[in-house]
Amino acid sequence: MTSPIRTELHDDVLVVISDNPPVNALGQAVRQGLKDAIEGALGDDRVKAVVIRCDGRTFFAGADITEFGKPPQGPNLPETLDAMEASDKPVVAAIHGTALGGGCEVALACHYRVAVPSAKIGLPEVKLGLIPGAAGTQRLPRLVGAEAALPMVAIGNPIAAKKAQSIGLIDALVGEDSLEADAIAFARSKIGQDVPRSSEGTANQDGVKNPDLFDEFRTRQGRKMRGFDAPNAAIEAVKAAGEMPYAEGVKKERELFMKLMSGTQSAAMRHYFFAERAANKIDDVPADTEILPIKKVGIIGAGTMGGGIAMNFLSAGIAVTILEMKQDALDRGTSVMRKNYENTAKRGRMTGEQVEQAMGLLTPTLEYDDLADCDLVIEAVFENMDVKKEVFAKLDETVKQGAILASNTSYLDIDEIATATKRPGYVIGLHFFSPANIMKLLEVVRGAKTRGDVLATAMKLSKKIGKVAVVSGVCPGFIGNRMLSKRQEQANQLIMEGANYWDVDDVLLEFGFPMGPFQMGDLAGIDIGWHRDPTKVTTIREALCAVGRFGQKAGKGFYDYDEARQRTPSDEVKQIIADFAAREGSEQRDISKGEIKERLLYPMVNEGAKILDEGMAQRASDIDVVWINGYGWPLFTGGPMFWADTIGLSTVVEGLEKHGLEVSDYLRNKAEKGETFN
Ligand code: T1G
Repeated sequence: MTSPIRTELHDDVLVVISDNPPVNALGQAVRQGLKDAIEGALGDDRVKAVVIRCDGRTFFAGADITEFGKPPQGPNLPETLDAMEASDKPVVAAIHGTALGGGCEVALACHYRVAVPSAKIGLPEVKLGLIPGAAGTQRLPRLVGAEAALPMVAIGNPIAAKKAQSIGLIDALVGEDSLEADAIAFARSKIGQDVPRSSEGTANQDGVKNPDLFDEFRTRQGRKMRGFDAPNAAIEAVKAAGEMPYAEGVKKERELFMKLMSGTQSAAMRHYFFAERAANKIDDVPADTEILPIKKVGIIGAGTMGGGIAMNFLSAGIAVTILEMKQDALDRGTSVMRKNYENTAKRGRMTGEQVEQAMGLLTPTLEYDDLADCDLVIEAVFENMDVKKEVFAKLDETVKQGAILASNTSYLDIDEIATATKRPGYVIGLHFFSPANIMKLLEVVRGAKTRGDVLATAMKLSKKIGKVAVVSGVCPGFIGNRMLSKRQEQANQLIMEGANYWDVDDVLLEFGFPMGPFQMGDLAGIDIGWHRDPTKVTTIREALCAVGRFGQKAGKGFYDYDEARQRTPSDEVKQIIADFAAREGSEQRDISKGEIKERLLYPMVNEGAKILDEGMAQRASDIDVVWINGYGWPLFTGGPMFWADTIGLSTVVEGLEKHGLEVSDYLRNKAEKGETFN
């Protein structure tokens, strides 16, 4: 098999080129080719300097993640890079696309780095539950200082070439279309000079000058890092660069890396990396299916959801016509959208010009006829089947043939909605999650008659508007809400049986969720949909509303809240629940956190198994993608189905049976065969 690495001699400069689509991952053949080419260059007297570059869309985008978890194959990248760096011949990294992970480490081991302005560079290993494993944590702080290196290694976001140049990571920006020629010229200009090596010395002493640097960083990033192992390891590794010689620092890095690599968190996060990409593929829709052009989108309803949905398209540069029934509702909706954008601009995440650009693409209207030339119309009206069918019938008459008609419904039957039109092939569900302009998850609900090109267009469009799309079949609650209802059922049941409601919340918090159901209830408002009659108490929520416990906004709900909105469990609420349970004839007992955890999470896994069995999700990893992006399931466990695989499906079955809960045939069969979901 030909090597993905070739070399071209330009007089006295040897260019080493990788051609390993799609992202020049540093797989075994690439590492072997690199090693051979560099050894050849260093031993060839004709060669006075070396340039390393990549064909295709990007410089090396990191180690080949598909090799992880398999027996390691030589050659070892760090050794190759050390040998290259030790050379006196200047080696220049010529960067375009995204130099990530091992790719960034190759660049760091080069003596110089040049990049096109559009390039990005970074060490995203923590997003895979790892840290750099080829000396990145030791070279980067020595090159740019601990302060600049810390976020790059511990948070893992890449930085633009210009920013990289400003911190000394990139030596020069070169022509967008003349990378190789400019890199050769740059390399030639360094021939005969002493070469700089980023492994020399110890990281400039930011860490020591500001001994609190690392603790301050931990405190600042605490919430984001909660539950994850890799960021702390990354901080330790960067700290080591300022405290010990390079060789010892590399050993420390290797030790931290190997510990993470063998842990469940990295396996979970690598699973998620591929799961998110797999979700975009529809098994029975060919990858080359025609994508319908979407130049103009119509949104019906300018409320919270409609406005949020519209913002996704406006921010992606797609024109939106938004329709309301009344002028005041329309004005209110468009002013909320503008305010949201202005708040984003205040946080420095948008310029004023970008706000005007986005709002400039918005056309408010009261007339259905203004939607006639839309390529896609999404309704976000009241969740009532009759209302939806009326809207779709009207759209079917008004909007041009070939346009897609989508519902944002969170659980209604898309097939039934489609019967209100003469174009069921163009009817689809696009279930956005509130706040729609923030939440990444989009459930694409496929009707029985939804066409392949309509589905393919929805998946492509979801990427364009920055969403993570998962295809769901038509069933109540689709994938996410259907599983959520099982957890909610158990949460309510548990407190009726005597579990402390704060234990229910804490079990989910400790597992890694951002908050539990009762805290969430207080945040959203206990009185949503309350009939306002304090004498009519048929649920625990109504019992709380009856005594004015409306949630955080009232200073009290399930919890009591201080001025800083810190929550405290309430004895009054505990008693209200106990009284209500007694009235309902529900026996109360102490319930352990262990039982709470099993009863909250195992029924969700069981429902996920049923969703798979019914074909409502294409694959188990899709369910993981839904829960991580739509409901805050902790990424470091890989999602409900991967987590169930990790603890063992037989453990889940035993737990469900112990608590007298349903075990689906699909789950039981898999458990009995010792199989996993993923
Ligand atoms: N290994 C294997 N496959 C990869 C890959 C990788 N590193 N990166 C991408 N792919 C596949 C991906 O699965 C998809 O496959 C296709 O390439 C296009 O990717 C030693 C230990 C580079 C920004 O974490 O962030 O280096 O679906 O759909 O949106 O210390 O891919 O087409 O079959 O994402 O344009 C560190 C991960 C690894 C970078 C491009 N590197 N990749 O985004 O395309 S650990 C990373 C990305 C490491 C060292 C450590 C993105 C991208 P398919 P895509 P994209």
